[in-house]
Amino acid sequence: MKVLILGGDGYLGWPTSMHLSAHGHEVLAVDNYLRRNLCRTESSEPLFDVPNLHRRAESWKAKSGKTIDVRIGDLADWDFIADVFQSFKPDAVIHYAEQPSAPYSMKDRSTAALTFHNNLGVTFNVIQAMHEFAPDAHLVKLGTMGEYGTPNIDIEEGWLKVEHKGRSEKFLFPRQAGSLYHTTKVLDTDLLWFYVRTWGLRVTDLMQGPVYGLETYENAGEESLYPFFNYDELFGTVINRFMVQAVVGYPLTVYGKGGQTRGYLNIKDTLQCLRLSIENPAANGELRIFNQFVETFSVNDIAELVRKSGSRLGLDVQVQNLPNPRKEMEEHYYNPAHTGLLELGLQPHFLDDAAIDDMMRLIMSYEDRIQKDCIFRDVKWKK
Ligand code: USQ
Repeated sequence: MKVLILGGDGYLGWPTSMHLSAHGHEVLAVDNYLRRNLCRTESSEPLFDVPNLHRRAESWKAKSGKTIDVRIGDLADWDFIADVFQSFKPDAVIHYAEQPSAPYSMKDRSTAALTFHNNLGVTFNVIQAMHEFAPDAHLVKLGTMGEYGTPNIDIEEGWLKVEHKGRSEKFLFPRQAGSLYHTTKVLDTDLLWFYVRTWGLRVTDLMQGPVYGLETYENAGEESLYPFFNYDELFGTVINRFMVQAVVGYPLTVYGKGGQTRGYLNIKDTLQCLRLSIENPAANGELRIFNQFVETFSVNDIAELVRKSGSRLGLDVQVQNLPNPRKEMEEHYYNPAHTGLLELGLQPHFLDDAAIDDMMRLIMSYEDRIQKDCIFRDVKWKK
């Protein structure tokens, strides 16, 4: 298939580009380097130096013999995105091209505005470009489990059948996100659903939980092919952060009571989920929604797993409960369904002792690159 990967430079975009290329798909990766530039502006650089997309594509060619095409430009610019769609003629489009950080979106008015305008503007342009230039292509959009929030009922896979006064109807499962970033994803879903109903687009919306990990089957042992690995408060996700903190002797920053529970997945499973989604497309006029995670943990569970791994590896890992800078429930019910991707063939990688220890060892070999001052910035949801 011809697969257009929007946001092809990011933590997930580049590994997805290699994974689909390895599986025989023709890939064009597009990015405007937003993530790189924001990390630099905020002085929150990733653990590894990440070569630019052209250089990474060269390294991939040298390793695999396969070509990933690259275009650099802003998908919020209509002339650019129109040209990308018209010239590449995709069969499938993967849309990762959003500002991905909840804390960044809550930092101040200008970071909120950037998140809002970028995320909604790019999604709008992608929908328009699909309609004009690739109406039969399949759009796979990265949403987030955070769209649902933490309701006191089971979370279904995207939809909820409601019985009301003797009649019934299927609606999008209620959304109540906990940050502006997560809210932009709710708005994306509504926008997609409107155009699926109106124009008959074919869309898969992936409600993904926080991802952890670094190595994939395509990049193992090759630093030049590693993704962005952020461990700072703005761009790092909690499991990656805690492992880095354990390695550098920074007490694990558990926010509040630490009962916040989420659905997690290894980056290797993200890649499988994306491939399974494009290889088994949604129908025309269908908004298909999958909940994309493989196991749930509370923040306290994660701190304990990392602390135990540290003991096995000779590290003295401390855990510190900090006042929660976010506005979120710290003890709550959480039982989301997640069968759709398993039915398509997902083979999960779980966060077992071996997986944590391997990742910790890898991070230990880069200990001298860890910048302690970007681990905690105390970005408060409510000033
Ligand atoms: N947390 C801590 N201490 C930390 C960092 C995080 O206790 O040092 C807690 C947070 O308060 C939260 C949980 O860990 O309750 C997860 O936080 P996170 O920073 O790993 O994840 P989040 O901000 O929710 O966002 C990440 C990705 C985002 C994706 C989302 C999936 O950055 O792109 O959409 O995970 S989900 O959380 O399911 O919405």
